[in-house]
Amino acid sequence: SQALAAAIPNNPTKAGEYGEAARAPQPGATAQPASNAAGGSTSTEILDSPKVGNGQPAPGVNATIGSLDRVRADASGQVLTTNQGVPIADNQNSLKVGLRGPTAMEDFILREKLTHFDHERIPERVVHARGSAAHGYFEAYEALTDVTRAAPFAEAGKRTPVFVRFSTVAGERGSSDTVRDARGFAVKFYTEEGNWDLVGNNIPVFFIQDAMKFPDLVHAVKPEPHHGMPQAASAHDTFWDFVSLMPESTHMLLWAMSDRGIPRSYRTMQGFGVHTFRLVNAAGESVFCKFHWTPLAGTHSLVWDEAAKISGADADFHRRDLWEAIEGGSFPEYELGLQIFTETDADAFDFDVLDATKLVPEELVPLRPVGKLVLNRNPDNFFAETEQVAFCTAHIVPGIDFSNDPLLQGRIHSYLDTQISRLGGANFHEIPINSSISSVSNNQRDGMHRQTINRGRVNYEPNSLGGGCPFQAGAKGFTSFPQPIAEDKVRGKPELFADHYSQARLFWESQTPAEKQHIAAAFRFELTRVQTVAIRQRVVSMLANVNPVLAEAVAAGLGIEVPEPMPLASSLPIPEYAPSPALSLLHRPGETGIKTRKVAILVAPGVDGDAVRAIHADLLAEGAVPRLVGSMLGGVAAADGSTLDVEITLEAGPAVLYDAIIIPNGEAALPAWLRDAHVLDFLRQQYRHCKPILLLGEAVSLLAKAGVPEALPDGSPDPSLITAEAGEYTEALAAFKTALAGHRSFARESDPPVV
Ligand code: HDE
Repeated sequence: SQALAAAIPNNPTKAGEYGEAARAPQPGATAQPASNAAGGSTSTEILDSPKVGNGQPAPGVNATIGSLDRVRADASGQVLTTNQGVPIADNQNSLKVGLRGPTAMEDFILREKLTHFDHERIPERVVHARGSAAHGYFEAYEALTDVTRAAPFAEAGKRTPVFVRFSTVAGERGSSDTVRDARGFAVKFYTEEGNWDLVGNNIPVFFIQDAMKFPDLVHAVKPEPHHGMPQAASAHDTFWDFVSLMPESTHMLLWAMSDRGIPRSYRTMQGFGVHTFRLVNAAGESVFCKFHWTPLAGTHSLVWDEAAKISGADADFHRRDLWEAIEGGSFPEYELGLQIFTETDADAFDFDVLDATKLVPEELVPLRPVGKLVLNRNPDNFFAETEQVAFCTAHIVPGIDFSNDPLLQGRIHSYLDTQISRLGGANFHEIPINSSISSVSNNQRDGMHRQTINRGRVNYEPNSLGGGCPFQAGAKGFTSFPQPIAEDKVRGKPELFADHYSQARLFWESQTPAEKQHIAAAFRFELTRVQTVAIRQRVVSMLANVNPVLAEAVAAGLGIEVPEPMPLASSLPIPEYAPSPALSLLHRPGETGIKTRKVAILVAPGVDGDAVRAIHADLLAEGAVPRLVGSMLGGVAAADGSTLDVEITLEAGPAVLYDAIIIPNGEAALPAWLRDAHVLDFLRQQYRHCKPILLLGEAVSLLAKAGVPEALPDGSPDPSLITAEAGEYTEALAAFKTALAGHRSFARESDPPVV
């Protein structure tokens, strides 16, 4: 960079801020690169910009790095300065009139520092405030030009850079990750025809059918306004009061109360565009489409008792998991599947595809796999990227269009609008993480924090003084699909929207027995927290329209009788669906085996060192994350005299943070373990949360002390509770790994739990 600095006589210190020499100003030129990074430059300038490409980074390279380079700053080797670039001699002491005197008003260094600090916070998102994000790319499997001209699907193998933010919905920015909630799954595609944001959730349906009800829904679920409780939880009166008066929410409630509401990881949940969208091809023909993201690691969730305990043990559980997986090179991957159907197909469905409380069963329209999403780089700076990223359903590109779903129509307004107050004005598209990699040229000007220095006198169109530029793109540009409509202007809903229960029933009937039990238990938990008996009853009367077993289970848990079912709003024939296996979480065990699964290996003085080392190496080689867990940090003397280093203590790394536990043999270690409630709790919780357990040699005797049964409640052997003789664990380790890849053994569960 010295050579670079020498080449820029007018402003050498700025060179440090440029990531690529090619982007640095030329000698004698202005130090501001002639790129479109902040938007608004003319098209000839854009051709020079390294931000512009064909959207295809070289394999393994993440193109979003390039687009952010202009603003990535690195302080290594740099002197401390003010924001005006003035070097600071003393960053410890304010300027005082005498060592014991008052601080001088002229201390511009202190004032700048405090002023900037005072304004460091921006408002959090009104919903989805808590989130975590990563960079990556989307790679198309094949050209989809038959159905869409959208740039990411132009040809097989094409890569489009993306930035993806996952989030909870109700909690504030500092709330816990593992609360029961829907999760946001928002993807920004930086295409060469502009940014396309697919702002989805991990649940394919929504609580309400019309944007008119969104503020009511959010007010109801957020902390109650008089006392500000509870945080990040739907288990309170106002939420259940509202939804029980909105029977259209029943289907989504079943999803939210299912294990989908408590994912194991952002890497193990699906994502859905929710609404019906349109795809439009170059000939202007359109089909309808639903977007599905499916994680290659499978769909896995927590169990409720565990999720609640993780909130205390590590409130950043999902954020850490995503960050660590990417840092460790286990890049999260999701396959994009499309459900494509025509308007004529849609007319024949017994539900309305514009109703966001309904899904299109995969049995009706199968998924067409079209590409994969790979998240391969963590952000450099949480605020600059994850916090300032602005997703918007209105950000679509040629080849994608909206449907008339009234929820989507409202969203098209809301996102841009909310960013204006959250990000301080209309220029948030210039914030680097939001700026398009394609050229931005228009006559929009000025406003708070404007970055672009638009050149020339022309800021209107048509013009002759600017040679007519920027000119309309014509057929190359975005054209709305000309859907013919001739209707009365009305406030109301189509009749099919009034069927509130058929798909809730479909979801319930598609679940495995364990999943059904979890749904009933979640309703019981939430409604137990509700204080108003009439609200509890109203919810059960909704559930009575879904399934009598569910209603009965919830009512029994609440100590009430099942009330009369809520009157139906629809008089149309009730659609009937065969169960859809795709709706069960257990349908997708995943393709990544034991990769990234966290395994606690207990160590204590006298433990079998050979076994610990061999098992640790074996798990590591298969991509799992084994950790040596002990009572205290430091070295532990194994039975063979070798030393094992404790990586984390039982106190700092409790059971809920691990996917499985191994307790090796150790005659000398056993007495300490038998006396240590941390160890016994660890074992109990691993058992209770249905996680694999491997016990070697004498460690088996811990089971009885911890009160853990060796067999399943029905008396059959527990395939996830594996024991072996000391020194003869090869087969047992293989069985353990199979159990670990399978995630959990719900056959252990009973209500109430026996452990
Ligand atoms: Fe959002 N939603 N939403 N939403 N939403 C926001 O925009 C809104 C809905 C979703 O990681 C807000 O930038 C309305 C459905 C995600 O930054 C806001 C309606 C789905 C994110 C907003 C909905 C979503 C948001 C708040 C009903 C799943 C986080 C901050 C008409 C398909 C994006 C912001 C991120 C964020 C409005 C319903 C997903 C206020 C009016 C349905 C993933 O604009």
